[in-house]
Amino acid sequence: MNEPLSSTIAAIATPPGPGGIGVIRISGPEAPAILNRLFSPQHPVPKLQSHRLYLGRIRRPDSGQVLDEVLAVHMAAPHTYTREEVVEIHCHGNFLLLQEVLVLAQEAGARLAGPGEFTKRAFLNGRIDLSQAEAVLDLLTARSPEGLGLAVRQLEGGLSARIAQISEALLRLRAVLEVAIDFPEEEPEILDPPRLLATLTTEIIPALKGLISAADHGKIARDGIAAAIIGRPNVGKSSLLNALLREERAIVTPLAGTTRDTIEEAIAIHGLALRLIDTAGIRDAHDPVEDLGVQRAKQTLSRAEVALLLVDASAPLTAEDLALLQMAANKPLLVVANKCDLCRPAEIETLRARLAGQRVIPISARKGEGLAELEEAIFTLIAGGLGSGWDPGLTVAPNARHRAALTLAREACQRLKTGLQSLPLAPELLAIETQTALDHLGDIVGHTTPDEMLDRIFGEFCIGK
Ligand SMILES: Nc1nc2c(ncn2[C@@H]2O[C@H](COP(=O)(O)OP(=O)(O)OP(=O)(O)O)[C@@H](O)[C@H]2O)c(=O)[nH]1
Ligand SMILES: [Mg+2]
Repeated sequence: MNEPLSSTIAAIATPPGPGGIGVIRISGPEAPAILNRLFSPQHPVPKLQSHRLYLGRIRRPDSGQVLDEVLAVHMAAPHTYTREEVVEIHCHGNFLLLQEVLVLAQEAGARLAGPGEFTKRAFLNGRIDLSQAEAVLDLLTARSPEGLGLAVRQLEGGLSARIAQISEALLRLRAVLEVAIDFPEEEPEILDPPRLLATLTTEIIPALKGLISAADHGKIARDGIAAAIIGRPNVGKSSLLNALLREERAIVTPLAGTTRDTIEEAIAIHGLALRLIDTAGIRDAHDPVEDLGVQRAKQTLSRAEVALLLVDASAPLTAEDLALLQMAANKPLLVVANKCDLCRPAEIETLRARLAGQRVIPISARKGEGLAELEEAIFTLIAGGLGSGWDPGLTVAPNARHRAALTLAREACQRLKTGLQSLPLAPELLAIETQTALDHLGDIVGHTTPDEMLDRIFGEFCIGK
């Protein structure tokens, strides 16, 4: 992927499989020449105009055989996705046909693009920064409307602008420190530690904290929260999944051990994406298949972010219920008392007394009762874990890589803060911490990002993007 940018790259930009159209994308200095070689417009023109779509045919240059009727466009540099010469050929969406056209493009001088290489060029040519390039990936893979909205805002530079603001403040701070280093005898007047501290504590550190919290929110908006439904066999886990989905998704039978594999489905509560995972009823199984399902349920629980422990409210709690409670105790947890249609309110109170300290939500999955209360409780459980509460109006959402860099920047700022509060002041050390914070912020937008990191980031893209 680290070839010179002077090469011309080509790829199929649409997914495999039949479709209305399939697009071949070519970028690089040879792109217009390649188009001229393969494409003959319906109405011959001396030269294709930039950014205009032409109807015509793709032909084999050697035999003149027509491969497809297409729309083609040449977009002249620099007003293109990559800032290079770009050509797109809109064929019919047949993968064999697209591959043939791609081979012709290669024979005419292009080489196959690597994953994300078009976007990487947009980054290397300075059209977008690294956080925007990553937003392209988020945009392609978003699974919720919230994730989509966040990706678009990040693509438009929402995160870049915040990073620029914080970096700006740090640069001002560094400038002051540098003057103080150059004029040691005037150091106290120049430095004015209270003023620098104020910038740090009211401007820089809160902004970093805000972005870190936005990253936590963003993860939820993008990926949703995994909620494992666990419980003894036959307590109604699959019935609860179906009830929350309002769809008969999982098989429900009166037999214990019905669910043997995990089933995952998504729902949204107040815009918060929840991935509900139905598991095999957990007990010491003897059937080897059921046993595997049980192991998987335990794994699911360990990977889930929250647990819904389902118990049968119409029967007394068992040692297995309590063992499951133990197993899930290290996560945010709700106890859901199912089959309330079979019991009296007093029995719920007994259950609550025995599970003192646990939030118990009575429901009937079969009759659809208590579901709204359960959804509210799940929402509160998750939103409460976010510190500042769930903020659906999130405007930027740093990803895990950004979050790590933001955390390192914040740590450097904390050390800077401590340094400014200690005497005697050591402007050289303070300047180093300031630079450390700036470098970590630079990593986010790609100013200082090493090549291996770039390869890793763009390697996640599909080919053709
Ligand atoms: N009365 C009543 N019966 C219910 C309720 N929820 C589930 N059941 C019944 O309980 C039985 C077991 O339900 P499932 O949803 O298959 O239970 P499960 O926990 O998924 O069971 P396994 O997959 O075997 O672990 C079925 O006969 C359901 O109809 C409820 O709220 N009230
Ligand atoms: Mg089940």
